[in-house]
Amino acid sequence: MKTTLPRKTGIREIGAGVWNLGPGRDPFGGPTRPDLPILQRLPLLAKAGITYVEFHDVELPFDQIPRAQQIMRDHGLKCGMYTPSFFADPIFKDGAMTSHDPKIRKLALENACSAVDATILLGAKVMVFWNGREGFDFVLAKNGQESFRRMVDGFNAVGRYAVKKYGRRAPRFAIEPKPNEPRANMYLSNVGEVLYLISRLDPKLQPLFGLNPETAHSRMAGLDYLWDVEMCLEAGKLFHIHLNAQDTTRYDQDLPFGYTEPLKDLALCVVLQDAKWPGILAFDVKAPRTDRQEDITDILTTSTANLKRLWSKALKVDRRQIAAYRTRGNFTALAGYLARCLY
Ligand code: GCO
Ligand code: MN
Repeated sequence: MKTTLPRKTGIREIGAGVWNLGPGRDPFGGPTRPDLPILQRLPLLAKAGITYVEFHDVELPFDQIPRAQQIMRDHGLKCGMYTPSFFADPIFKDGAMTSHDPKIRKLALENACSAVDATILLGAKVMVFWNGREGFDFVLAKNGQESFRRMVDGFNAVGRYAVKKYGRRAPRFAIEPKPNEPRANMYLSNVGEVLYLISRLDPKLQPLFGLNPETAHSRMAGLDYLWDVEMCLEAGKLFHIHLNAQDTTRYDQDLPFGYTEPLKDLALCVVLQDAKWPGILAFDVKAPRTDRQEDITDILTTSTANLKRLWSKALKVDRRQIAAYRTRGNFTALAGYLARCLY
């Protein structure tokens, strides 16, 4: 059964990445489950209530798109977003757009342009750029100012390609910040940095570029994800969103949405409802390696149940009460009110 969110503006169904259902590999050990072929993951996603699937180019290469579309049709799935991997292939070990090697930068651009074609073919409205390996582990390993200009040039080139080839049908590009992992320090590490980068793009292309903030990525940096999302909304740049949870500032955990900070997640739902945000709420979670194959979608069904519950509770939050607490400066009482709504 498809999960839908009551009274949501725009798209009410949920999204998730095919990579969410991996074989349980981590940096310390190999897989604990069979590595299900990507196309076989599609029925599982559908069964878990997901409607909008997301793919990297390495997961769904061009020649497999027709087969994937067939399966997606059979299971009522649509493509929510597509994204070029600038991190998996060893060739991108030191970045793609910011690589020192002009041949690698050229390859990155070619991959990004084919990803635009794939996004269009799959009927997705958004293509994501995750910063992946754009960054550095050692100071002075790259010239930061030059790297920044390379990203500006790279994004401009992709934007120009999309507009020239598809005109008004061009996808929108959502850049996803992350502070670290896999690099010690990543470029485009937070929402503010991405907004600044967008402000430096060709003004004609700027409307095509926005963000895909991920709650856990803000948390890893010790930042408040609600404020990060509000900043995107204020700028008119919330193009996509990745929801999950994270236990404080440490390695990227991709825990089920709603698990670690339900009160903040409730507030996030309130903000998205009030903004009438029409986009896809998508999970970027990771089936933990301790889960058996037959339980692999528990991470999705748990995230979905939490989201549905918090969304419904958020609909009932009395906005006039919040306004009154704000006006009176009763912020602790406001926190108490939110907790009453939650528990
Ligand atoms: C991560 C990222 C990725 C991206 C994905 C889409 O691993 O930290 O969240 O999962 O979202 O690569 O580009
Ligand atoms: Mn993500």
